[in-house]
Amino acid sequence: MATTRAEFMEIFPQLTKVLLSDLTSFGATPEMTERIKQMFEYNVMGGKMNRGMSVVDTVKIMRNETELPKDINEKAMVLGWAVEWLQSFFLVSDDFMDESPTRRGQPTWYRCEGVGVMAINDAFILESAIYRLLKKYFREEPYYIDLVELFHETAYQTELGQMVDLITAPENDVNLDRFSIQKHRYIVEYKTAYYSFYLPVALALLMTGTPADSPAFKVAMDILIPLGIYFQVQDDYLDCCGDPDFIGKIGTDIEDNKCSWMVVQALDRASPEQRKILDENYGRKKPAEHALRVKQVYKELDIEGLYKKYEDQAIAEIQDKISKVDESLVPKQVFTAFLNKVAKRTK
Ligand code: DMA
Ligand code: MG
Ligand code: MG
Ligand code: MG
Repeated sequence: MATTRAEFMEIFPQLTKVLLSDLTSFGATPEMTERIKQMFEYNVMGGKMNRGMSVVDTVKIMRNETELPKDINEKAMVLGWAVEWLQSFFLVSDDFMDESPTRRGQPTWYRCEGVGVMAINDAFILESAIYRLLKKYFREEPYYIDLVELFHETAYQTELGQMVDLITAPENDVNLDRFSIQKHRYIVEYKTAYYSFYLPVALALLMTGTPADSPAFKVAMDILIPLGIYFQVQDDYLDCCGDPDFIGKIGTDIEDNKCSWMVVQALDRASPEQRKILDENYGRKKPAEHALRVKQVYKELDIEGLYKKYEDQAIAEIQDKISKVDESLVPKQVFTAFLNKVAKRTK
């Protein structure tokens, strides 16, 4: 049976406790400990937790068990939460860099009273928590170093993706010629696909005894990277067309001059007049009319309709790849479970 949110959340207090008691060996005062507790609770909890729960679900599929033995279950949960800690590290920094006002239906962390630029250091603390958890729960395992390296590699990939995302979107310097399908593809692959899709499955493979040099990792990558790209295209679409109350965040891609899937597609189809409107209105923080004009062009070009077509095609391609998987390496169910969580999502 798939792990439920409630089951997954059950272990969170234990992990926070472990991380907080570990702080005493770093000379932490009660004030420090309390602040970190609040920071963890505010930023690590409250998301969809799909990434984290996928680790546990993948371990179940790999072991062909609906219920895991207690010790295995705990370890899988810890790895799942380590992914959620990684995610919170990226989101706290991403929201600061994107100047996003809301996340998961609440103000972004850097906008909270008394936080501001401290959010940068808090992001680093969130990252460090991953390695504290790994050390505490996996130090004695033969695959310990593989876990550590995997987190390091994946964080680096994400940071490179974020770098290109930011370089492509300089403030007060709109030049839509900078954007291209290729650039967009690099950004979404690196900033999202590795950490959101490949990482949870690769962790589960390592935990279930797959040697780090097994071809199973490539099989996983060949499906999960396209799936992750599709997921980030959905994120780009939802940034523009999703309901902020429902998705829990207010979109900022147009204002932030981002190389989003929406604008790349619009540029590909725009008439000279429409292109002029995009040139004159994209990447302007204020007033809000600029973003509305951009959205009007998207409407004229029916980018939404194009997105629906892209979505059907992406799903079909991924399903086709899954059908060809060598199940002696990875069961197909690992991928179908993931695809089902993502396909046609609206949040
Ligand atoms: C997401 O990019 C990438 C990371 C590494 C968080 P984004 O800015 O589009 O994400 P969101 O829409 O959630 O702010
Ligand atoms: Mg963002
Ligand atoms: Mg961003
Ligand atoms: Mg986004």
